[in-house]
Amino acid sequence: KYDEAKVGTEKLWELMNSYIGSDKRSIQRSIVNHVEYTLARSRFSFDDFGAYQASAFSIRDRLIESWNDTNEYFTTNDSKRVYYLSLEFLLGRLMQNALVNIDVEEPYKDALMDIGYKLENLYEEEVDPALGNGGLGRLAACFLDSMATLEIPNWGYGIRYDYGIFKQGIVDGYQVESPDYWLSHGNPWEIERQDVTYHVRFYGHVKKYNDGGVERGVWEGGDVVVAQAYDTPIPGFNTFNCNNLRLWRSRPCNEFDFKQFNAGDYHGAIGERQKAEYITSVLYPNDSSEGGKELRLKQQYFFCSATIRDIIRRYKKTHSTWNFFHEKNQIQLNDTHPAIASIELLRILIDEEKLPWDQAWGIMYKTFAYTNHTVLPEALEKWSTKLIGNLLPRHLDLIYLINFFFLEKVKQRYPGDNSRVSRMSLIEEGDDKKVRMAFLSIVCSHTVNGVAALHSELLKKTIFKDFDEMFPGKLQNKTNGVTPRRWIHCCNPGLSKLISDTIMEEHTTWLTNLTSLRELSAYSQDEDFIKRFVQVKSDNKLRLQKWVKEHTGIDIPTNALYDVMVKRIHEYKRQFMNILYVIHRYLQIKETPQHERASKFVPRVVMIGGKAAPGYANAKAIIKLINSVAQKINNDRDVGELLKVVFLPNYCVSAAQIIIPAAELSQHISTAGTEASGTSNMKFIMNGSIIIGTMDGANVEIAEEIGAENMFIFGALVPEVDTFRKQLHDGRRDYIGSRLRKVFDAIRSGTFGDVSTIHGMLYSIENGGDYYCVCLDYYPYLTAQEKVDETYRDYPKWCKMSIEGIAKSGKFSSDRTIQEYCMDIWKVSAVSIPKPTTNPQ
Ligand code: 475
Repeated sequence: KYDEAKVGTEKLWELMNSYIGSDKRSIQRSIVNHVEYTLARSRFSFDDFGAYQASAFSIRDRLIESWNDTNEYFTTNDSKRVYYLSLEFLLGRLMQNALVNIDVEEPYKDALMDIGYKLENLYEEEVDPALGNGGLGRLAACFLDSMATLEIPNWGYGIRYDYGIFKQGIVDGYQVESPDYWLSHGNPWEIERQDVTYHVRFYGHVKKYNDGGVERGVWEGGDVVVAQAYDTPIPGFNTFNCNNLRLWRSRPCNEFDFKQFNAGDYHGAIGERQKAEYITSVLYPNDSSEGGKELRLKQQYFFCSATIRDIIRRYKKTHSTWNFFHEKNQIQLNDTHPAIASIELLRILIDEEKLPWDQAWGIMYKTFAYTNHTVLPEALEKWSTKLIGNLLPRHLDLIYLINFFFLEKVKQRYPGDNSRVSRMSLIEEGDDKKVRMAFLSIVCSHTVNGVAALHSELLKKTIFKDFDEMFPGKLQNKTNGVTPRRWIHCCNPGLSKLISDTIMEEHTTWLTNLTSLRELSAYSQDEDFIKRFVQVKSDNKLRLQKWVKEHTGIDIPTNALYDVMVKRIHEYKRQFMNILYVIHRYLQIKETPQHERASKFVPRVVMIGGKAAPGYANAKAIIKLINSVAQKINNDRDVGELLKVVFLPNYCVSAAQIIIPAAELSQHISTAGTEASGTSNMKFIMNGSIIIGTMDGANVEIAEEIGAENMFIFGALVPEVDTFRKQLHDGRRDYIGSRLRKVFDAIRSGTFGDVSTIHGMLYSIENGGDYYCVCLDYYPYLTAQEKVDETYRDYPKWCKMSIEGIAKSGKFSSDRTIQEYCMDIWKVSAVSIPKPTTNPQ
């Protein structure tokens, strides 16, 4: 008789018993098949975009093989898993990354060349998926790469926005935003999961009842929407493991609209349904302030609820009790944006699983950990209790309950200390009461971490001081890192090859053991090595020169120092101070007689790029000022090639991959104590750019690693910043020196045209509003800049510094960061999936 299970499996096994081959013929056949059967285009004529799409599908097929095997293996072995919850994943393009990680870049290059396509050109056809604002979102992407590479059973969870971060255009020097509808040509990397959906409820009301002493709730009514999963395979480098990134999309829910349709309002009912889709429509473009908008909270809860249900469902497949939940699952919160996930787990455990409070609390507490990315007060999330109570009534109940128990403990521990109790309360009192999401996340997590040593220390001393006192050891540091696969090997193939040749290791070895770059130190004065190193840099500069011409129309020389500052535009990051210095330099050049200029000034191209949040007026004014200054200087024939200024439009991951390898100097000049870590600083040193920077964020640790003598460090330290701010507060106004005055005057007198949008900032800085200490650090900054010129004139010395930087950058691999999370927070170890048994290759 027909044994369905047995015959079926054997048949399937026979049909698909091996991974796709990596020989030229197999690759070509799989690409051409996709051209014909997936894209339904003619195999005899397809353009670069068609070739890109078909190649992407062909690569995805390979990823799916190991992705399926990986998940099955983890399930069979009941592996402990880590879930990384983030509202942002700034992945950047996926094609080259996938080819490199599964080690078939060369075979694909050859196979495509043979049928008339250049792989590098196909890379350029891919849209840059930009589901993130900046550092926090990009960190999440680097972490996914490292976790897959280190064979950590991990899934990322987030939102599949229809619109990523806006595209930035520059019109008359002003930023203009346009929507980034990145899905218009489809997304060959994702797998739509019709079969993975959950219902998510909003609004409604709660009925409470007493269940043998435990108060439980029943949440009913309101609106229900569907969360649908979209999966993107995340291949590790040099391993068969392939993890998953699951992003949720909101859809209308069928079961609940009969009433509306039956009421006869057909169009109205369809409109209601469309509202559901709106939830995951757009990424919020603020990287450092919270608007308190209801839709944002909806996004947060929507994806957290679906995620928690998904995790529970997976756990229940192999477990019938809750006893091992926290031992099998660790959930990391990327800032407080997904903080409501912990309350959602608690709610499900109490109201649906009917666990006693203590057990539910214990499970939640031992499962969650929280990462803080900022000390800026305006970026700390606070949700009004009115808003939460309306949208998520049961969650607000639970938050009040948690706060009650927590404050009882505080009172016990610090009897009579009422001010401490109100300082530590999860609820900020006032006319509009608010939930302090960071405090809530600390209380609901077993571990909390900052993202660089200085930042973590500041957390303990400032915003989380009370919590550090009450829970010593709970606050840890995990210094950020970046993936060297994308940030050295993919973006700088010339350097990657030079490294491999020099330390006589395959890139597959040093890219997963980045501290072996130390061996390069021995070559920092080796003539042959320096020659090749300089060649690599100048090739990269040429590539950037072309990019700049194409995107701005500006001609820049290549025989000039490439000075780069790329990051979100913010007052605390001080792009403003950078441009003030540029103006100073321009004025100085103008004052110097022609024949003396060449010996006094090193030719420079100053490039500044980054997006301003659409509602952030000062940041937008800074962009306008930069563009106006550029316009003036670039067209001043008298200055010629001695100084060029470029605003790099629409800074994004794919642009970074061209910009960073070409930089010789990069600026990381935030006010001490404001930049939590910074991560581009790490990418720049790995690519041989020297840092001019303040002792802030991870710059401090970079200096420790590579030596302060290999950087241009300047500026006030945290205590001096505090003192200066106090002086400002006490009325000090004498902080603008004559050279800075001249720069302000030049701006005001119209030297750079109409830049009136910046006048407000100038006035405020002059009148005690210099919160970010531009004036305090201005002169030390000038001195550091002079040192830059002086050093660049001694080119061998410059090269030595830059090579030392690369050699000692190993600490800043995100592999190191992830290993620390694994050991100190998640207590999780690698699970290596076995090699496929029947690979014909
Ligand atoms: C820090 N984004 C960097 C980086 O740890 C640090 C905030 C609110 C809403 C949406 N996005 C945000 C951030 O807070 C953010 O990107 N923070 C950055 O995180 C990674 O290196 O110093 O500013």
